Formats: sequence, structure tokens, C-alpha cells
Amino acid sequence: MSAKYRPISSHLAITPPVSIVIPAMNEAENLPYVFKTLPAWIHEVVLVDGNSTDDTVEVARELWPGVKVVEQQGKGKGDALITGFEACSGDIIVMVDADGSADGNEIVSYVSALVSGADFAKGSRFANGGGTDDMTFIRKLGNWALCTIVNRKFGARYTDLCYGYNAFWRHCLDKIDLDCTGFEIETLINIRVVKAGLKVQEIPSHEYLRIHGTSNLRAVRDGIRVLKVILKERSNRRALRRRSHSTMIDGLDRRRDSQVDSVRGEVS
Ligand SMILES: Nc1nc2c(ncn2[C@@H]2O[C@H](COP(=O)(O)OP(=O)(O)O)[C@@H](O)[C@H]2O)c(=O)[nH]1
Ligand SMILES: [Mg+2]
Repeated sequence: MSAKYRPISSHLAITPPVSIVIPAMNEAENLPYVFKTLPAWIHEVVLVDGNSTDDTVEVARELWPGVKVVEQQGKGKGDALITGFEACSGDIIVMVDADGSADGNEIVSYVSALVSGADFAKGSRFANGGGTDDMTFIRKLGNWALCTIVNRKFGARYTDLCYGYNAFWRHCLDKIDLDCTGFEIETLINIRVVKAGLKVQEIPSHEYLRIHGTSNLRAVRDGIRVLKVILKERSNRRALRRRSHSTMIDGLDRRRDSQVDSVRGEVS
């Protein structure tokens, strides 16, 4: 057993170092609830501050003295998460929102799935055993419609799409090459892991109500951004297929030409 693996509990025998990434923009009041449920055995917490104007950073440092605080340079949750992923030193990365909606006690289920062979442990509020107290009817409807499109277009079998509680082995980052800025980040990850042929396991998760403040997500604006990402990933996939098809035809042409040449050589 590698020395960096550490024993956990009766639920999970061992785990490699786990980094928790928390994107936070003005979440000082919610952080006590977030940190309260994080397990003691995690390797590090990376908090990505979105230029908060409240005491988010000070509160985080007080609650978790070893917290790694990273200031994001750009804007948006996607930009924050990409910045956070780069700052992680663990083998496993878990994405956790800072609004008090995620229960840290679920982390063990995500990590267990990864240690047992999954590449990507994808939280789902609509898998058996999951739930949400935080989604309006319109958000549920939009999420369902977008999830259905992703399943049809990319051959996925997801029960949830736009959910921020997920975990993965860091090697996945090399295969999904993230490039987006906003709330569409989760959709982009979910599509790219399927396209990369990574092994995905859904983890039933319960999303609690945001404790203080209001959501930064705007259903229509961000729904359209998600749809645009789906369409872009779809057309990239078509272009890739066309390219590999024409490369195959080129290869066949070249092989046929060289066979013709060698037959000519034998005849002459
Ligand atoms: N650093 C950073 N965090 C953000 C940004 N936008 C949203 N977040 C965080 O992302 C998480 C989810 O955002 P939230 O507003 O609750 O959206 P919802 O969960 O989809 O309703 C929260 O922890 C926010 O503080 C941003 O631009 N920068
Ligand atoms: Mg939220």
C-alpha cells in the first residue's frame, strides 16, 4: 500500500489525499455550516474567493486554519473552479458549494466510489436516495430538459446535470481540458467525461436550502449558457468524427495506392 494512503473509517478503509475545492463569493455567513460537516481526514481545503466584499476569507481562515485561499483572476463559478483545481495537491478532488447546501458527510460516498474504480463520482439529486430543497419548479424543469438532451446527444445515462457536488481523480483534468467561466461548468464536465470515455458513477446526494443570501444563478440566462455549451460540444464531436472519417479514407487511399505500386513493380 502506498504510504500516502490513509485509513478512514469502517465505511471506507483507505483513501489517497483528498482536496476539497470551495468556490465562494460573499459566503461568510454560510461557511460555518460548510466547514462543520467536512470530515477531519481530508488532505486540504482550497477556497477560491470571488472578490468577496464580506469576511469570506477571514472566516474561512478562522474556521480551517490550514485552508489554502486562492483569489480568482476572472469572473464566474467556472473560472473559480478551474483556478481551484489547479491549486489542488490531492489525488482526488471534491467540488463543494459554499452556501451550506452540500452535506460534507456525503464526501465518503464520493471517495468510496472513486477508490472502488470510478474515474468521476457525479452527485445526483434525482438518483434514488437523492433530493433537493433548493430548486424551484422552473429550475427542475430546465435541468431535466437539458439533462435529457445531454443523454440523447452524448449517450449518457444521467439523472441530473447542473449540480455542483462532484468528485474525481485529478488525472481526469488532463482528459477534459476545461475552458469556460460560468455556471455551465458542471455541464461541460459532465459532457467531457462521457466524451473521454471515463468511468462515471452517480452518487445520490441531498441538496439543502442555501442558508443565507440568494443564489447567483439566473435560470434563463444560465440555462441558455448551458444549452450553448451542449450545442458547441455536439458540433465539436461531429467535426471530430468527420476529421477521423476523412483521415481513415486518406489512410485507405494511401494503402490502396501503395498496393497498386507494389503490384505494378511485380508485373514490370
Ligand atoms: N469564487 C466564486 N464563487 C462563485 C461565483 N459564482 C458563484 N459562486 C459560488 O458557487 C456556489 C454556487 O453558487 P450559488 O449562487 O449558490 O448557485 P446555485 O447553487 O446554482 O443556486 C456558491 O458557493 C457561490 O458562492 C464566482 O463568480 N466566483
Ligand atoms: Mg446554491
